[in-house]
Amino acid sequence: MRAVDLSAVKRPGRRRSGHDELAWWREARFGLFIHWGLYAIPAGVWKGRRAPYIGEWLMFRERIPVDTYAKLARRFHPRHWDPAAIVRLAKEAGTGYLVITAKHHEGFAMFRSAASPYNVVDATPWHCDPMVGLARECRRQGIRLCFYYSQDLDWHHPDGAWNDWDFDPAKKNPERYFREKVFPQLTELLTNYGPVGMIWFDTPLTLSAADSAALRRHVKRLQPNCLVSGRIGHGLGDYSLPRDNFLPPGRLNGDWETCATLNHTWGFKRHDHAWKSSANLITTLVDLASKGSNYLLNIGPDADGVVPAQSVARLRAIGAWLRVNGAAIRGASPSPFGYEFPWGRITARGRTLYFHFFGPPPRRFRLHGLRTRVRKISALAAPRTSFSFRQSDDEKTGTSILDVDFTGARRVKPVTVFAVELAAAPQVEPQTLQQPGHAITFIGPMARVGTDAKKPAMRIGGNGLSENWRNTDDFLTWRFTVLRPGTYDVTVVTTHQHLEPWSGGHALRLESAGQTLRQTTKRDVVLPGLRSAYYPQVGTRFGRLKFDRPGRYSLRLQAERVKLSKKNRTLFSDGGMQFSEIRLTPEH
Ligand code: JFZ
Repeated sequence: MRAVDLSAVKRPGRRRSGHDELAWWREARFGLFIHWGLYAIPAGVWKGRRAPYIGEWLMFRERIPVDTYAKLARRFHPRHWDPAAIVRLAKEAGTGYLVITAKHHEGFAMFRSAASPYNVVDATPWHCDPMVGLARECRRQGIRLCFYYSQDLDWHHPDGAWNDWDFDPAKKNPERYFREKVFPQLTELLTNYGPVGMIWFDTPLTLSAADSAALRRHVKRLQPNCLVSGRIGHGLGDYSLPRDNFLPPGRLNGDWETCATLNHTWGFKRHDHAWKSSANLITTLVDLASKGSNYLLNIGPDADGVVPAQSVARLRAIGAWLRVNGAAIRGASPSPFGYEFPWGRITARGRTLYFHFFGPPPRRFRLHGLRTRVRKISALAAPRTSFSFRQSDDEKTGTSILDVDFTGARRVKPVTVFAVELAAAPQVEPQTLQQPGHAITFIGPMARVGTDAKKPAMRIGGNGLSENWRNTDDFLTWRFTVLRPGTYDVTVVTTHQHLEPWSGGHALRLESAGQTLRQTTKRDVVLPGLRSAYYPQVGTRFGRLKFDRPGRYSLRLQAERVKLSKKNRTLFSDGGMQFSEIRLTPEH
């Protein structure tokens, strides 16, 4: 079985019945995720010991019997839960929608449910349905209310997936689970709380395509405009989701959303203090917007309903930055360039490009490949500013060059944004192109997949990484332009599959400009930067390539041996090589 990208829709960006249900979601670009359930009570500590892994998976990791775990409900009485404050925080952060866990894998319904007594009204001394107040506040404050629902993993119900410590897997009846719990609860969520923006389904590990299709029909029958996330399974979502905390190597096709944590857990853990900086979070928001992805950023309220102060501070910092620079994010389109820049990112809106600088804007700035005439360049934070610029063509390759003088520009931390107004919609060099600073980056989405066999088995997944690269027939090729001749260090970057450690040992052959380099992937360097935080970008040094003159070239990468993982392939991992990118940097 080939590992599937669990969450990539097969029809990216497909419109249904002419009405674009995704319009509000694309406009928002940024959402607030809320993981709140019984797991907030133990908060990552069980039997006096700090439990590893994400907080909401405690019952699974500690194999806590249902009878023991269910007793937590008797202690759930969140005195400080304040839906108005939660929704106000979502607005202050600049989000346009919020997704709250209505039922996570623990099986506990955080809403009134006639379908299961294991719910927040009937099973706790609080006897309150938090979704009523939340729905009211979302309507009042203008935030889309969405529900996360775990439609497959349920460690409480005897027929739910993945509790094999209380229940015999051979005796599970998934159809009964769907009939008794999932469909009735979805009906409750889509009937009792007014308009719902989305059902954020999750982790469809045992569902059939028919199951996913039935779920989709059920949602759309109750609320036709309610979106479903890519994790409904079998490509039947309205948009795609990569792995958690995942940043793609370049612009993605279709509609994507990366969900991410503020520390390292979704559900509250009292000992997880690994808070990301506001600068990191804002830079990540920009990175994802530049690649066409939404950012769904999580908070985990504690058992009293209190949002950790560190979470509040960070969300407010993002909101403050968005109040000045939101035009470059909300409703913005991805960069017309398919790849990242070492200095920052680009987003677009109509005839305006937004240049996002992650560091101090340079006085002298140059960009290769923008073919459209520029009319004006100003600071987004100071629209009356104007910066001089000049456009020309490189005489050897014809590449368009934009030079800008940012003298006097004021830095806005952590990201300074400039509006570049164009005379028409942006047109850029479509191929891989050497940028000033002279590095050249080759990413999967800009490659052509080829093969020496009848048809390739490997492909570039929707998330921009290779999938199913397990043979020596398939290869990737790029056409690219070199403006500055010279010798370049070559680094091939691979990363690990989800929930798998990185593995090297793949013998690769790289050919370009009449030269051939061979190397076996190994951990020579881990590239710094956002993407390495959760999925280390492991670089193997391949040697050098020499380009004698400016011009157009091609590059080909093929395996001569793929070291297949000994473990069986899983739903998350195809056991092959996970290619990320190739980098050419001027030799030191
Ligand atoms: C799932 C949950 O298991 C987790 O507790 C949390 O709610 C997260 C947002 O979603 O975790 C996943 C699900 C799918 C993938 C990775 C993590 N995936 O497809 O790689």
